Amino acid sequence: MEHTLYKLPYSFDALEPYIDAATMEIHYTKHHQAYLDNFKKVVEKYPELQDKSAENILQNLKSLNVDEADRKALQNHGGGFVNHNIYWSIMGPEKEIDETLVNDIEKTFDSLDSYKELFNLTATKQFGSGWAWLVRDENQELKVYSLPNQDSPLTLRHTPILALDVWEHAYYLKYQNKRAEYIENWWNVVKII
Ligand code: MN3
Repeated sequence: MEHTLYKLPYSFDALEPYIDAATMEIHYTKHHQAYLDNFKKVVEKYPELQDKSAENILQNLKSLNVDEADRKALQNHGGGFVNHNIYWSIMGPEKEIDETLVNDIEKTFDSLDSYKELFNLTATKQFGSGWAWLVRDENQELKVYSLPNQDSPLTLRHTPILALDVWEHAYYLKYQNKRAEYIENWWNVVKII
């Protein structure tokens, strides 16, 4: 199975001024690429992983017959590979409103504003590196939470919908220590809400 970076349908400067071109380029060509390269190095060691998607590997992470250091490496680098694919795909210069999702968010979180407030608070409070997520859980219910490092909701058997990278490499060049400002501005380039 060939694993490839999500192909950006927009240019590195398409999300300016909210996400700057330099951050986009380094994040995509260096950070994301490194997660993919390191993920592939572990996968290559195990013939039984050759035909599995990265998503499948993360979903079954706990039961894979691999040594513990490699399980951790798959969690970190496989998570980094898949999480960034989601992050690039849910951003863009144009909105693509999903009415069903909007209705579901309003039903679950009372309003779009209270949903965003919860999401922003969750992302702001994630201590250290990690991601904020909107997911559907095993009962198809919408949930907002954060996970540390590159941990994936797939490993919890949840389906990711929205992903916000709050590692410093995602915002430091433009925002330095102002994570809350990055989060607030990020909504301008989220396609789906
Ligand atoms: Mn990142």
